Amino acid sequence: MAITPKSRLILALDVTDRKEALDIAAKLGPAVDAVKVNYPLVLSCGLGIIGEIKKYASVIADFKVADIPNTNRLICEETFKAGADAIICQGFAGRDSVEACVEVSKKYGGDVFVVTEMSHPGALDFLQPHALELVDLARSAGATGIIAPATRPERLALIRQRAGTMKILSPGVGAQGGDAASAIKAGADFVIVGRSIYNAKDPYRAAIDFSEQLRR
Ligand code: NUP
Repeated sequence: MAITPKSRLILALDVTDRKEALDIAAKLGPAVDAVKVNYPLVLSCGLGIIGEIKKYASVIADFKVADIPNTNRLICEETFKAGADAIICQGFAGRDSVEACVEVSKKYGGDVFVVTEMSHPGALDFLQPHALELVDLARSAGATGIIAPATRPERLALIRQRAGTMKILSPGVGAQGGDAASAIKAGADFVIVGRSIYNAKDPYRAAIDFSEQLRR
């Protein structure tokens, strides 16, 4: 199922307590376009948490899959079988590895997003010099879209130019210093926000504030 832009907000649910995760998902699910789960939550609660969150929102599994094609295929099978709508993989493992993810996603009607330049400072060490090649690789492997940094709107704009019609999900808003509206202006289709929402005194209010910023 394709994730459609309404609020343009994706919640990164990186809490590790099952009850807290489900409480937040139940309250915020209807206010966001998807909930992104990552290793902290899944390692703590098990893969079944995907199916539970899915009651409230589309689920993106941020497993940054980066293995040989056969292992990627097995990881994607388990993830989509658990109910994920999309999975995130790394591009640096190479075209065949990304293609393996895309092949499995198609079987389930799911989406694959490929990481290009990450949002943290360390992305400058290896990823940034290859970001545009990773965009090309994502497109030619048949991915739905890419991940590109809200922390560097000027880089995000360059990546947007290269990405054509591919969807861009942009993390790094809030706690990492990026700005939601600037990321959308630079070409992101969705922004990913974690700590600035789930650590807020009132996470629901924080999510609504972000979607209002995005609407403007
Ligand atoms: O480049 C990336 N940056 C990033 O922060 C790629 C990611 N997938 N993420 C993820 O987005 C990160 O692992 C976390 O789950 C979320 C951002 O969370 P926060 O910084 O808003 O708390």
